[in-house]
Amino acid sequence: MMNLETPNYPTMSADSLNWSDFDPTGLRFAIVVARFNSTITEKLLEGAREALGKAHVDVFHVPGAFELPLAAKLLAQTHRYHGIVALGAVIRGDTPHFDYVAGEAARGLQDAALQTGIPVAFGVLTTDTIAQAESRCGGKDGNKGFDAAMTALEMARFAISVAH
Ligand code: INI
Repeated sequence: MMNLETPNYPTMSADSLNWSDFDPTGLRFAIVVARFNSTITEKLLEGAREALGKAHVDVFHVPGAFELPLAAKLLAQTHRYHGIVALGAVIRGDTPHFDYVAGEAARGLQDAALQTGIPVAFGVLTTDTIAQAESRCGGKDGNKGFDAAMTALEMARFAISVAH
């Protein structure tokens, strides 16, 4: 489990962060996970759960990354959650499908956050190869599910601080 005193959040220097901004205590999150490329997305889920630590977490599965935005928006509209973490893996094939799925997932998740005011973290890998995805779900490039959950935590604390 993550230890808040020695966090592993690689997108920024740990020195520049105030770790109370990442305190999961008393917060509620929904994680939405795409089943497409599930060997990858289930590892993203493990990372996200680790980051959310003692927070209350409900997990929901949807068919693919394209379905993440509607699920995130419906969950955000319940106002049961301080933040939503969306997890998926879109891997480039030989057709333009990749661009539609990845683009709509990104746009739709941002829309869900902006339309509801509930933070939605983008934990969707968009890679050229399976190997690149594997190295980002607990391999040498970290776990982007963990990073997305940390972002959701930080933004949830931000939203709470602005509201009070
Ligand atoms: N869904 C993904 O999550 N990742 C992919 O790589 C992918 N590819 O490559 O097709 C994918 N497609 C399914 C898509 O998300 C929808 O579930 C489908 O189009 C039905 O709406």
